[in-house]
Amino acid sequence: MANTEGRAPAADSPTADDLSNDQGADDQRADDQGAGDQGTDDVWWKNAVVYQIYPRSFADSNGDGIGDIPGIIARLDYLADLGVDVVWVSPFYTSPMDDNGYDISDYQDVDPIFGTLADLDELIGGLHQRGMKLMIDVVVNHTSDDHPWFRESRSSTDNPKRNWYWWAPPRAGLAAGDPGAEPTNWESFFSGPTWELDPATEEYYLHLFSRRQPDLNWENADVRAAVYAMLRWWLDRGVDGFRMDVINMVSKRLPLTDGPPRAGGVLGDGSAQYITGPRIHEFLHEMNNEVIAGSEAPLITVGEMPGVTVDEAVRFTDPANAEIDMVFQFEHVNLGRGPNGKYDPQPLSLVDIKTSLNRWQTGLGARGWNSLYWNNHDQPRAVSRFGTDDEQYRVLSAKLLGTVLHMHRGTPYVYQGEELGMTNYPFIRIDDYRDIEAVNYYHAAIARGMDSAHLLAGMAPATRDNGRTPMQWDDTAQAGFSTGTPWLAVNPNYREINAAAQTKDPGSVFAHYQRLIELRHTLPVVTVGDFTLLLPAHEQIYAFARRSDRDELLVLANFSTEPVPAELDDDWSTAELLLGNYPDHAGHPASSITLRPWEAVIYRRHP
Ligand code: ISL
Ligand code: CA
Repeated sequence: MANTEGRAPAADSPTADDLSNDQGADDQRADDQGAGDQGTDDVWWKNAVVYQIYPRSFADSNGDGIGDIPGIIARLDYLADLGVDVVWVSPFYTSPMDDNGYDISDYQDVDPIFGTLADLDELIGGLHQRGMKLMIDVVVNHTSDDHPWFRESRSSTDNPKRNWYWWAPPRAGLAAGDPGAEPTNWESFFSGPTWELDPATEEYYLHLFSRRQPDLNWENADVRAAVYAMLRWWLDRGVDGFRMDVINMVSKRLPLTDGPPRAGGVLGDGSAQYITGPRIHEFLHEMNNEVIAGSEAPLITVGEMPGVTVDEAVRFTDPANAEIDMVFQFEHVNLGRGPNGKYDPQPLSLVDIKTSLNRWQTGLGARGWNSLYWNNHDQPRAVSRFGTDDEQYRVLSAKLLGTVLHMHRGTPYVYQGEELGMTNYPFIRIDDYRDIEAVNYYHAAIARGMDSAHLLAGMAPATRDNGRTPMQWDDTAQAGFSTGTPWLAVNPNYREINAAAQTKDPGSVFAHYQRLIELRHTLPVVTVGDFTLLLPAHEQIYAFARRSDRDELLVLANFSTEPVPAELDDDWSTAELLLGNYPDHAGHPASSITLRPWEAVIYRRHP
């Protein structure tokens, strides 16, 4: 449907109201996007921005040093001011907190550390009142070992819940507890074998993550039915969507057998048997049918999928397959790793980042949908990782990273503190860490004879704890996060980097994120335009165009501390500047611009 009549002025620049995310605007948006923009669909979440909260680290209301739901409720106006549409809250359910709540012992209650179900209801109400939605975190690859299902399962080999989990006898020829008697040689994500011996029955149970996170057996239809019932219960309570933890690991390839040995270790890599297993599409379609399809509410689902390929992601997110709306893929955050994995960081190449993201942009262009992220609670801080200098160039590079990400095609995710340009923490000693992944890794590596100083140097820039230091609200003690002692130390730079300073400063990273979010809400090409990578081999400049029939955007970003000319083939001389990250960015036509250090600009023209 090409718009052959030229631009229709009235529809050309929809107002914020036209495209705001309340449901009344749906018709307007469908019209706008139908008028010749590509890949249109009237699904609301294509136009949405999601904000992730890690509740433990967001805001502590009662001084026990741990963030909680009343703390979130007290900050809802901050989120509304930023302009986000959806808030994803990491697990707040009852949990022994072996993995900070990703080990759930009751899916239908709130842990007392975080509050009560009544608090949760108030949170849902407070978000809805402000036009925002709540996405909850669904952790159903595994439960806690404290979950009643697992307690029953482990009690005897003939318990009706025995095969709700993965149980197996020792390896043939070996006795329970013998070295190497685990049923397979797989290494868990949190170090050590994926199998734990349970003395009660002398059998092993499977845990891809910690030994306190036994894997549920999705082959069992009763397990799946229980999960779907739980999800429906949450929808009835008013939540608007689900972020599904490691959901591409729930279907295992049977029989479970040894994987290739890992370099330098005795254990093996079992991932070929649990990443995107044979029944995963069937399970997700079933989940969609049992939980999502019957709901009239506008819902959003995103599947966390380590190791997912572009082709698989297309299948998962193609609306025709009715599985999930979008996936978190890991390619770009797994770049820059040495042979020894995530704690062996290597210099990052911009060309590699662009090549990877471009494959996802083009691969999911027509049929699927991307989620876009630099950060989450498992990742170091973007400005420290993808920037080159998180002191001198912190503000510029934080704004640049936001600009690049938010102008891609897909649904952007902002992780708490990213909108302030929060940085990595200066971790020194192992006692500074809290994350089970880091702590287990350290002790296992020390036991193998590795040097402590060398290990800690590799861990500091990569540890998940970088993303988990408390949110920096203001310049008072503990950054205004807590009146007590925080469970993980506050970054010492909180006096300079905090929300109070930035929400009143039009030049702040926060203000820049507000503008980026506003652009998505007001300019349809940001949502629906196609994506073309420009200058793919350029080592400093990230350049791309977004095009619809009505609009074209050019995004240029200099990922270096040198001035670099952007030499484009196409003539963009008629383009006007929409947004930049330098205070004085006017006056440079796009065609002849030399980008200053960490400069990012967005130009717009009409085709
Ligand atoms: O963080 C990682 C990279 O070091 C991954 O191994 C991570 O554990 C993986 O992405 C799965 O993450 C999710 O499930 C885990 C939980 O610890 C993470 O916080 C969660 O995001 C187990 O539930
Ligand atoms: Ca608290």
